[in-house]
Amino acid sequence: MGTTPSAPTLQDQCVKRGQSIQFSWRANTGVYAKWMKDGKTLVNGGRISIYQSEDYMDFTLTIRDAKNEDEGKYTLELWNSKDRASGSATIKVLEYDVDWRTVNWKGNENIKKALRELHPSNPNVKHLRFLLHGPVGAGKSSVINSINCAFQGRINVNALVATTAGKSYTKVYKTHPIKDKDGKELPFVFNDIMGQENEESAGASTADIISALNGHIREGYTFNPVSALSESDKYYNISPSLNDKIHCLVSVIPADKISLLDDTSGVIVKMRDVREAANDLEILQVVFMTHVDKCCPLVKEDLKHIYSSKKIKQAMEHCSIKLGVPMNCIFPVKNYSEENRVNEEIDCLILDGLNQIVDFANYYLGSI
Ligand SMILES: Nc1nc2c(ncn2[C@@H]2O[C@H](COP(=O)(O)OP(=O)(O)OP(=O)(O)O)[C@@H](O)[C@H]2O)c(=O)[nH]1
Ligand SMILES: [Mg+2]
Repeated sequence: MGTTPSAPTLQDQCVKRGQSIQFSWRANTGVYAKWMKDGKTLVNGGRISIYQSEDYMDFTLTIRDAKNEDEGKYTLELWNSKDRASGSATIKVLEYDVDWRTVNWKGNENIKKALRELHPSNPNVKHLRFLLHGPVGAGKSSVINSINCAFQGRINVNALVATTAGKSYTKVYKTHPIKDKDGKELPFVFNDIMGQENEESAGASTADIISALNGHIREGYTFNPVSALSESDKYYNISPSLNDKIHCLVSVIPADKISLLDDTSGVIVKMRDVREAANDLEILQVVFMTHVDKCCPLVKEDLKHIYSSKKIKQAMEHCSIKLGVPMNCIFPVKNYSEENRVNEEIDCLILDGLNQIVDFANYYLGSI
């Protein structure tokens, strides 16, 4: 035991409940060792096994059947007559022990039936109208496509959706009906717009989005990031009816990017400005949080982990704080992107969110 021990390097780990956690280290010299969790010494027994080789150089800590209580900072402390050294790493458990929101994974047909039979609560309105806004590439157009896929029971050739990242793929203001399997239109429509960008003179302008909320933009208008639609333009509808106005604003945010968008970023500021305008107009606001499969490996593996995943809840909390939308108005969804067949779980999250926003919008219409 004559050499100074070098500091152990341990890797941070994210584990699923029930998995085994293991840290190993081979020292450069014979040393004494102890393992600690959050400053407390660990001992052999129960789910914990501590191994040390006869030459005092190999050390392994194993914890079987990971539980939430195993989260924390683990340290391996080494010492000999020459010196001491230590190294640490953290363990994160990816899931809660119980789902914090419930979903009826077998409820798709009932939701579709209820939505087919829905009547707007105001006789002057033919369709409930939703406006989608959010950053470029967030998945706005994909939300419309996914809802259509869920009703039609097949994947559509997706002309609406971007195939390359960068500038907004959607440039023209358009109303998209949702069609049932037999081609019949459902009683709600989605207005898709150009994505928002951080730079002042790029992406859909806040003024244009507010005009859309008020029903002032006609079909076919091409967004111009540097000049908002003016009243004299042929695409400006001076006297919109209640049917032309937006009944619910849907912010679309990618779950895997929300933590990167800081409070002062152009997109967040623009989205908050639109939200404030919607508030003044008493238009309801909800969030569809997309790309959940890119945010959490557990969810990528199985969408049914959506409400036990800590990463998803954290991303939803970020959305809530950054956009000022309460948690119960945020719906995590996975859009159809690479799939070539419809999938019950993808449909389920989309339909669950749709059902609730249709309910909100219809209640709003009944109250004005
Ligand atoms: N993995 C995954 N990919 C998604 C999801 N939603 C959208 N995408 C992909 O993200 C890319 C952008 O999607 P779009 O729907 O075009 O996004 P957008 O918000 O309409 O974008 P712009 O019109 O350009 O502003 C496409 O390649 C989609 O297939 C999702 O939930 N998961
Ligand atoms: Mg688009």
